[in-house]
Amino acid sequence: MIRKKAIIFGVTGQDGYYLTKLLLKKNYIVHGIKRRSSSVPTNRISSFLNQKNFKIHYGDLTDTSSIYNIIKIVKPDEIYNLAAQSHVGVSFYTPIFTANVNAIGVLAILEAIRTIKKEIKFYQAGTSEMFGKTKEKFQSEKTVFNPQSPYGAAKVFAHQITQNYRDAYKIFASNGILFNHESHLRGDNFVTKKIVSSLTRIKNGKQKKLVLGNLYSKRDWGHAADYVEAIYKILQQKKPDDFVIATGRDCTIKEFVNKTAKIINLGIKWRGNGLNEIATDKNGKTIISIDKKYFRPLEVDYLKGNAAKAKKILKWKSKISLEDLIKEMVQNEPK
Ligand code: NAP
Ligand code: F7E
Repeated sequence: MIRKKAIIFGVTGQDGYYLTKLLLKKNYIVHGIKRRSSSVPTNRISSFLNQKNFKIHYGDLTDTSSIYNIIKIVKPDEIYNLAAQSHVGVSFYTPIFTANVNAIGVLAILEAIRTIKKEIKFYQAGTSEMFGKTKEKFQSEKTVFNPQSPYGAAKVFAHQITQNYRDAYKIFASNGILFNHESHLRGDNFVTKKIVSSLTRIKNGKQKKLVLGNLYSKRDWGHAADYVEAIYKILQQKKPDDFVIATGRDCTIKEFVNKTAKIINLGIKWRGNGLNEIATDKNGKTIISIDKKYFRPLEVDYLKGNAAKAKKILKWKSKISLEDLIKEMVQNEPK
């Protein structure tokens, strides 16, 4: 049997880990791309490094020649582009770098596919941040994009150029529009991981305080292990297409804090408002406060996805509850 070959850009990230695990299980040969600066062997992909079906190449989405060369050498069946400067807040500080990686880097992959082997199937990691400020209660594939950050704007370019290459050159190029998805492998500076790690450390007497930004934005949080299954299914369809991947439930940051505190059995009480809002422990000590440095110049207040199309066509739905996601994150925190 001929084995399928896949290239994963962004293999060292959270989704890179879960997708590699899935593809290796499905007997793929996986070629992962890491940067010179990637922390490899990292705790995320170190378990794959000695597997014969997993190969690592140096590359960078800001270096078009590296993308071209890797695709030319490997000539894969599928390319999954998970690589990005993925932090929305940071994108306000590094907007040009963010656009180079998240927008122009995607175009460079598509151009390489067009010139080297048009039969390669391509997946682009799009995001609910493309919806940005929206009036729609549930966002679907039909919702108009209105991004509120350099990150979101660059991802809109990537989404649309992927559609252009699909239409103009008949390349099998598909977009996922994924809502927030987390796991114990989430980067430390995303809010869920920050909350779970900090509250666990506070409970264990290893940290005094958790400092947050906007407590009232709402997000639709799923588990990354569930979401990479959808990513894989998107490339196994007969036709290229775009799909919203979401749970359909929403939760504020404050509610996420409360759920986490309950799971780790840390009693907290909120008082005050605005920048003066705090949470205290059972002894009245302040353990959570707010700092405006964690607020963004523009905020996306509300995201909740409608994944009906994915349910119908991909036969996909989110399986892991928010409580189970938080429990998995808590269980994997250092004791
Ligand atoms: P992540 O953990 O931050 O991983 C990002 C990956 O991109 C890392 O492997 C990183 O490599 C790589 N990367 C960054 N800059 C690069 C460059 N210049 N050249 C090559 N690789 C580069 O992100 P994730 O949560 O797994 O998300 C995966 C993708 O889905 C991203 O595109 C993200 O924007 C998108 N997305 C994520 C979510 C979510 O909630 N997680 C939702 C929607 C869309 P290093 O190790 O070298 O830094
Ligand atoms: O922020 C608020 C913050 O950075 C969530 C990325 O994977 O999902 C992610 O982007 C919310 C925002 O994720 C802090 O203002 C409050 O409203 O965890 P986050 P994100 O911006 O939603 C999308 C779908 C992606 O595509 C991205 O790649 O939480 N918030 N206090 C905070 N956020 C952070 N990071 N840190 C705080 O202290």
